[in-house]
Amino acid sequence: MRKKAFITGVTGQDGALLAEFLLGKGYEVHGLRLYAATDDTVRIKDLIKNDGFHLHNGDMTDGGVLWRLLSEISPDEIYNLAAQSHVKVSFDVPEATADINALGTLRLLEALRGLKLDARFYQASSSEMFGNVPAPQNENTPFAPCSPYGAAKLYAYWVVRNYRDAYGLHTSNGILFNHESPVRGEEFVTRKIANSVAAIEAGKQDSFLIGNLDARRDWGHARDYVEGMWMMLQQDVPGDYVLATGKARSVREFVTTAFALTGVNIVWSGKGENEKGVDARTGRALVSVDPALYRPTELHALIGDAAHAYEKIGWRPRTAFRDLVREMVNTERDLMKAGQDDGLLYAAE
Ligand code: NDP
Ligand code: GDR
Repeated sequence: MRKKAFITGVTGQDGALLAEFLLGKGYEVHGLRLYAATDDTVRIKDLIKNDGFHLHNGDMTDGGVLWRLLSEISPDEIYNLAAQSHVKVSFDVPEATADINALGTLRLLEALRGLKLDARFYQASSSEMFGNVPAPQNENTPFAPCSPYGAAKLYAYWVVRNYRDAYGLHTSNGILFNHESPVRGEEFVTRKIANSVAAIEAGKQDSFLIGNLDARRDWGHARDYVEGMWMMLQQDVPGDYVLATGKARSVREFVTTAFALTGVNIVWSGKGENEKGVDARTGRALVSVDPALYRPTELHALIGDAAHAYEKIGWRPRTAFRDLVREMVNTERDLMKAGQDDGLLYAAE
């Protein structure tokens, strides 16, 4: 029997990569898509042609739709990836963030419980739930989120655990640290840097603005992390798992590495708001700090300890930091060459 998976947030980075991964494993994949007046299916445009892939309109704020879709599809596995996923934006739209990320998860769990489905459930929990506690962080680290996004994700984390304990449902939390790819959203710092570096190399942009250069993140490749999501649901017993590389780099290091891949040696001068990344050869300032990009509260250093996932489910991150940056920068360079520098990925072929 072909297994059926239901993925919320299928048009996002992880949703697209997970759908591709599951189709490769022979699953029938049903994706929930938030209706958009403009085309939002760029990441999944090749998957849509696959007979095993089905797209459904829906919204995490509309419980009736979630209930109906689960009832019609009756999936074996549910991956709840839909979210207002931008941390800085969550300060602008905190209530919507809570409605989608926290209550949306509750609505899906209620449909699962009410319909008495025998489906396994994955929740996209986040390292943002930890806040500024000392690194490294693992499943036993206390949570202290410092954004509306992190707080909403923490609510979802706890109801997922509660539905496991109270109703015996097979619900698992993946507490994932930052993971990136060429199809990362353009508003996240890694994709923004990769895109800007390629645009500067192509002569289409002179420089770019950045926020907090000191923030340290544990960046892995999304392709490795979606496999980890699936691995969690293959366990007979549900649980909570951190996925991370265990190594963190600063935003500054990401910028320096990305430029180096295009042959530009960046030297940093100045401090705080006056810091600049300068091309050592030409003396041109290519990166400047814009305090408008700072967050009301910042999370300084996230470094994950994924030992539990290593031991219990045998997951390993496979992509080195430099290879991740190279893949992202080279994809942007290819898009520039193809004249498709509007960020529409997968449209480059
Ligand atoms: P994206 O922002 O790329 O994808 C989120 C998806 O959710 C998009 O398809 C978006 O649709 C959809 N969505 C937003 N609002 C709604 C809604 N009301 N109803 C239905 N769908 C909605 O995020 P990622 O793929 O990077 O992340 C996947 C999940 O994992 C998210 O929950 C994120 O919070 C979490 N996470 C991500 C990490 C990372 O480093 N990438 C780390 C830890 C957790 P649209 O684009 O049309 O708005
Ligand atoms: P994050 O990712 O907040 O960790 O959330 P993001 O790439 O937005 O920020 C990472 C760090 O970079 C700093 N930064 C900037 N960030 C953005 N977006 N734009 C800038 O110009 C910029 N300059 C510096 C930020 O301050 C921050 O410290 C991601 C999301 O995928 C969440 O959904 C997920 O839960 C967490 O990762 C783990």
